[in-house]
Amino acid sequence: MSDIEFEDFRITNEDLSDLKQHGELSDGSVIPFRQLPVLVIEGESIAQTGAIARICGKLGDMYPKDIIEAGKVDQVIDTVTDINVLINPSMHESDPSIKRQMRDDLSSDALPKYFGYLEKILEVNDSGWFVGDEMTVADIAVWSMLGWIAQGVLDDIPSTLPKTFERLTRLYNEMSRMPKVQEWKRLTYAYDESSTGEYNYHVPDSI
Ligand SMILES: N[C@@H](CCC(=O)N[C@@H](CS)C(=O)NCC(=O)O)C(=O)O
Repeated sequence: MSDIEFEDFRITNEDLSDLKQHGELSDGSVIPFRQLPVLVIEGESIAQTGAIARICGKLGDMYPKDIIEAGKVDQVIDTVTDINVLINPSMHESDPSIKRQMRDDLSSDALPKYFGYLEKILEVNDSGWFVGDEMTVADIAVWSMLGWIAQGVLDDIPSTLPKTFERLTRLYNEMSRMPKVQEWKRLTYAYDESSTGEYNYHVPDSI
């Protein structure tokens, strides 16, 4: 979004088993918690999506300098992490009926509850963005999470769920129209055309 150059390095299945065993890639990059994503910057490896988002936000001027405004961004990023953590166990559940029950509970309770809280923040801030008058990494975090759900890849979680939240829908659609977002989707999803599973690969242009 801020024209900062980076390499979007995707690992192979072989790399994955390597990093699980040794905590590093074949080029020596350290993977601290043996999970991805990891940002390698100035020779240092930084894990955890929230930590990476903050660094990128600071570099790209999409993270406020004011500590309270920064806290408002953090609370949204961390809530998106909480939502991922809530969904994650159902992605690893192999019993279909237990998985369906977990997904029904998420769809009827936890997800609408969190979406409602996020919607309320947008209503109170009333600029169309989560914090202040400009797009921040908080908006990007929510955009990505909403697109994941709206692409319908999570069995038994209705892809239409985000659409019932007017301000979240407006934010998603506005961001999706941005040329930089479209360009990123074109470049990134080309890697993942053959991928299967319940991951975030083909987020829709609008919800
Ligand atoms: N808390 C981490 C979670 C990262 C995570 O779950 N990564 C997945 C891929 S999306 C992973 O590496 N899974 C393999 C594993 O945990 O063994 C974050 O927010 O970045």
